[in-house]
Amino acid sequence: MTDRYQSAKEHYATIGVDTDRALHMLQNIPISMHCWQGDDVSGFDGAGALSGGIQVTGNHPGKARTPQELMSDIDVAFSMIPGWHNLNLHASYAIFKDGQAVDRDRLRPEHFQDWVAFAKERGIGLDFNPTFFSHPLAAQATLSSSDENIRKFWIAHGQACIRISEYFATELGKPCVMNIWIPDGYKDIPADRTGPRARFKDSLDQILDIGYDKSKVLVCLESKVFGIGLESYTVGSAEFCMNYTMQKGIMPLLDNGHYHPTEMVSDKISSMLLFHKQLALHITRPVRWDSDHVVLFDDETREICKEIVRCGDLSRVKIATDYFDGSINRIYAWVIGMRNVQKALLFALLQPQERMKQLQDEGRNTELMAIQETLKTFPFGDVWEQFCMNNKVPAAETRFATIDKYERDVLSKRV
Ligand code: RNT
Ligand code: ZN
Repeated sequence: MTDRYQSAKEHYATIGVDTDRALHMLQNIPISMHCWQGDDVSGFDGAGALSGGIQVTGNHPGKARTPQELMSDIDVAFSMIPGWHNLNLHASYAIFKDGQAVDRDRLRPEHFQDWVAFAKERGIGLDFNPTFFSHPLAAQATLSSSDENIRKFWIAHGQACIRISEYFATELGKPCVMNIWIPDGYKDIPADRTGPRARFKDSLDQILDIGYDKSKVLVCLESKVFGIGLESYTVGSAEFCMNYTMQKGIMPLLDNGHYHPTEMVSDKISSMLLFHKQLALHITRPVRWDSDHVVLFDDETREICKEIVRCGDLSRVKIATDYFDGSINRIYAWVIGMRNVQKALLFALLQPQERMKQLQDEGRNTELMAIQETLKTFPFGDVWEQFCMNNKVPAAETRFATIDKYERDVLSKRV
């Protein structure tokens, strides 16, 4: 234990906060790290350029081009992130051996066996996402398509992904969170808003109706207010997803880039948890739009994490990251964003929650503001440093010699 930690511990104790307890709790919060930061959401199934109204900008050298490169990059990232985390895969990251290539409606567990082996060797869990974009049949619409053949194709894809998620959970002994997000929507004012949503609802019903082990596959549905080229209407709006998940007993997923700019996900979590047993999150950083910048240790990330901690049972919230920046070293992007979620969780765990709640209930608003501001300059960094030391990773992001060496020896050679 460092002297600075000892002193921080005493400092926090004066406001009734137990830093040892906070460190212990943080150690056991897994975050599902998105695989797609490593290759700008390209995937390996070769289906086409990134589509669906999401965009990666930047061309920093070193983008992973093969499963082996991506796995190796993920290892370097994980080695600099304290604790144990899960890996979040997209269906487009299927690995086809010779002659195995199939379209997305025919994907099978064997196309992901290398990922399962990867996860087993590292003792981590896998989460999953059907990929309803970057594919010729996603040019217009997917699960809401008015073309029955196209809609059937994507329903089959969703069903295939349930089977793959079940396989992950069975093989790894950990539930698999399977998130459904579709990019369907319109650039301009639609004539029929109901039809696409009715078809989406029916398609989801068909996917869920294939029957699966609900203790193994935790299906969630992610809403979105708009996308690039989908500015006027999205089929999977917030209201659609909130009502659908409630009716079917599946998990809602909130991505903090998917709302109007002054709407805050931190303010939504408590309402969702009053009505749902579990909630999934995509933590990202929207800058003016759903730009998916690297997550920072900023106000909203801290506020989101306070709400996760305040709900009292950390297992109710499934935390995942979802951002993609191609303009900087992609491994730094992973590591900095993941660690910032952990920092924000630690910051939240170091709040005298009971005392602050009491101040609120007693209407002592001045004191509540004062303590919240005081906490910002408490020796938080010393506690974070101890957490990193416990996990044998550097505390300062400026000291990632391992990543710098990897950039020199490996990433810079990828052309
Ligand atoms: C898009 C959604 C979705 C994707 C990933 C790649 O706006 O946030 O979650 O980012 O599925
Ligand atoms: Zn998302």
